[in-house]
Amino acid sequence: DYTPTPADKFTFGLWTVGQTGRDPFGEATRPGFSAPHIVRKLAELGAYGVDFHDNDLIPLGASAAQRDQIVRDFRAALDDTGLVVPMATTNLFTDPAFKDGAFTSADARVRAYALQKTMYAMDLGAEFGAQTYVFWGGREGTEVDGGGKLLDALAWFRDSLNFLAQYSQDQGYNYRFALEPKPNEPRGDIFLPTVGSALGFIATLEQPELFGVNPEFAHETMAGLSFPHAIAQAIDAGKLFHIDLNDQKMGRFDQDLRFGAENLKAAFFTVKLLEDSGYAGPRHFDAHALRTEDAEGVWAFARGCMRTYLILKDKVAQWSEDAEIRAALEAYRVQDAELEALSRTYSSTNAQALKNRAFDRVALGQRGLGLEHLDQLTAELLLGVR
Ligand code: 3MF
Ligand code: MG
Ligand code: MG
Ligand code: MG
Repeated sequence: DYTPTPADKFTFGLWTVGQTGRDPFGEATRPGFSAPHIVRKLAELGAYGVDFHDNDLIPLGASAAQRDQIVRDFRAALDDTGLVVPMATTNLFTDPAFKDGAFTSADARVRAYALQKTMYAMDLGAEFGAQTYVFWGGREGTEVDGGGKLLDALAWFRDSLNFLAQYSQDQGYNYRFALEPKPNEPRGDIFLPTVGSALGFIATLEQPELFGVNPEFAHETMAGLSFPHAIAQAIDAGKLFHIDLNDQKMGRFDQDLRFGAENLKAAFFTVKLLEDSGYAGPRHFDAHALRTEDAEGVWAFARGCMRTYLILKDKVAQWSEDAEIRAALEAYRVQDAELEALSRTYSSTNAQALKNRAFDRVALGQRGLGLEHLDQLTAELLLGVR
């Protein structure tokens, strides 16, 4: 009946269901919840875990005594419910200190403070057992390229990530790090704007094996890109360390819609890639309820994200077993054992055999692929009439 259980590995950030409806043009429309309440409520709904930015849990400027109390209350809620904290991250975007970037600020003092803040946040995450550490560089970017920091910023970013990876090992935290790309918002241009950019950058780090990506559905979609294509590349590179599921209209402001709210077919192929590839990490929802909603609407939103995932997972299984779909796939994907053997790896004999081969170019171009039929079958399956 599509009721989630912890085995489904659904997680939410404290900032997601805790979002109060504030946007750049309007005040909060609901009060938000305490962290322990979120934990208890998510557990009741069948979630697996919860994540946080340092300041979602411990407000900036909290005293040591306040911190201890908050940590105690949060831990009690986790212990009572069995919810886990698989991922943690740093808020390097809200404080005005970070208005021109954190690791890529042109001010060396801000860069050093960003490192300090992140080390404390990594300590906090480790205290709750987090194994994945996310870097979303929300303020790492520019509006004014005249500042001349485009190349410096990449070097500063790299130095910071190298530094923090060593800190993690030195402390015995052994985090796996996940870079979360986003093209823009809140900056005019954010550095490392897409999954592909992040993957390219990771290869330049001192310990690239410790770094992967945390792709977000909305972020690739804002850039006009395909989320399934982005995560396929991450999976292929062995770099899908975490994922932010939500939804988004293409080309718009960052909407963080309920998973499946807008692009059901892309959501379906997202679930298909995750399930077929054996992705074992959390299915993390980085989204929030519409500003129109009250507390009840927030939990309807959270339940909806998980339910839609499970329904789509069911559809994925149905799709893979559907005889007509399988036949359409088989017709589409032409196999040729001899040519595949010749093409797979280079040798001078393979090269010569391919050069000597006669191909019927015209016939290859004339073959109809049956993709209209296949796509309609997919649509009908998703519409529930298959
Ligand atoms: C913004 C985001 C972020 C990141 C978070 C790290 C506030 O569009 O997606 O959410 O996901 O900082 O997980
Ligand atoms: Mg986002
Ligand atoms: Mg967002
Ligand atoms: Mg995100």
